[in-house]
Amino acid sequence: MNILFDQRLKEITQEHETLLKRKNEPIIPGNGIYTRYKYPVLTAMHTPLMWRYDFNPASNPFLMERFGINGTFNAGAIKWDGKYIMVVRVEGNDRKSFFAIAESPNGIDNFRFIDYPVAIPETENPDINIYDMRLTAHEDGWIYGIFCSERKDPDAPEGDLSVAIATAGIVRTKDLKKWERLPDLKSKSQQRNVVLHPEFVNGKYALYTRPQDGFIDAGSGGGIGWALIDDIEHAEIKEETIINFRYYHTIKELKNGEGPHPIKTSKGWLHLAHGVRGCAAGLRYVLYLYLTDLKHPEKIIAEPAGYFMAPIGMERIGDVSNVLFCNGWIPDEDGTVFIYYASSDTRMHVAVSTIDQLLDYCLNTKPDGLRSATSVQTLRTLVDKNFACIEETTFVNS
Ligand code: M1P
Repeated sequence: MNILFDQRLKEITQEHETLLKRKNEPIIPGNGIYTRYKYPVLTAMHTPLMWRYDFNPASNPFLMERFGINGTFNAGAIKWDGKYIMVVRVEGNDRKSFFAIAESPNGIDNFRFIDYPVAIPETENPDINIYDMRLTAHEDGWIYGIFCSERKDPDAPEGDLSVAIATAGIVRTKDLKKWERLPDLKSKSQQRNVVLHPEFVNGKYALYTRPQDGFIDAGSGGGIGWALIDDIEHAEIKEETIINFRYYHTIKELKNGEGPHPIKTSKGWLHLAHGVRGCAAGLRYVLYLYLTDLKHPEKIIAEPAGYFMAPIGMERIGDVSNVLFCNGWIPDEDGTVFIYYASSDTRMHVAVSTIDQLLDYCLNTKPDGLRSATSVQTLRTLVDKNFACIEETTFVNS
C-alpha cells in the first residue's frame, strides 16, 4: 500500500470538488452597467484531475502531475440544452492550446469540464496552435466555430523561430460533439479575431475580420473589417471594408478585434470588442462596446468613449498581464447577458448585465471627442445637468 499516494489522492480530490462547487458572489454595487463576480469561473485548477494525473500507483507512485495546465481562457460561449457552455482555450505547460467544453447549470458558477478535450480535425497543413474560438449558431442550422490557426512562417529567416502566420480555421457542428473541419479562410492578409455574423446578409455569409500586416502587428489593417462570403465551405475574403476604425490616443490605438458575434436587439446589433494600446508596461487590452444598424450590421450607430471593462485587481496579473479579452457572451431569454471574459491570458470570469443596461450604456454614453477639451466639455455638461437636477429637487421638496 502506498500511503503517500492515498493521502495525496484524498487531498487533491477534496480540493478539486470544493473548488468546482464553490458558490460565486456578485460584487455590488458595481457601476450600474454590469456586475462582476468575486471568483473566476474557470482556472487551470478547474480542469479534470483525469487530465493532469496518472491515477495508477504503480506508474505514478508520487501521484505527481503528468500533464500540466497553464491556463483556461478566451472561451467562446453558447446556451445549449438549457446549459451555459463555454468552449475554452486550454493551454498546457507545453504552450499548446486546445479546446475543451465546460458547462454550468446557472452561468455563474459550478462550471465543469466534460471528460475529453475537443479533437479538432486537422487540415493537410496541420495547425501548430489553435485558440480563441467564436461560436455562432447560424440561421443555416449549423453551429460554426471560427478560431485562430497558427503556423510557423515558411519564409522566416533561418534561425528565427518566432515568426508565425495567423489564419482563421473553421469548424461546424450540430451537437457540440462531432466537429467538421472546413478549409481555412482564404485572405490576402493574415487574420485573427474572425467572427461569423449569425444571419445571412444579402443572401451571403458575413464575417467580421481583423486584417493584419504581421502575426502581432495590425499595422496598416485599419481596424475591424467586414466581408461577405459566397461559400462558407470554401470561404474566401474577396472584398473587405473596415467598419470600426482605430484612432490616435484611444483605447484601440494599436489594435482592436471583434469579440463574440453581436447580439440582435430592438435598437441594433450590440457588439463587444477589444482594444489595445501600448504603454511603458507593455500592451494593455480592454473591452469596449458599439452598436450597429439592424438592417446594416456593418454601419455603426453608437460607440461610447473609452473602455467598457478594463483589468482590475487580480485580473491585471497573469501569464500575459494587463489583458482583458472576451470572445463569448450569452443573452438569455429574459434579457440577462452573461459576459464571459478572460483576464491576463490565464483564467475566465463572468460579468452579468442586461440588454436594456447595455443599450442604455451604448446610446447614452458620449462618444470619444478625441481631445482632452472635448472630454472636459462632456464632463461640464454633466455637472451642469446634475446641478440643475439638484436645484429642481430642492425646489420641489421645499
Ligand atoms: O495576449 C493577448 C491576446 O493577444 C492576441 O490578440 P490580438 O490578436 O487582438 O492581439 C491573441 O493571441 C489573444 O489570444 C490574446 O489573448
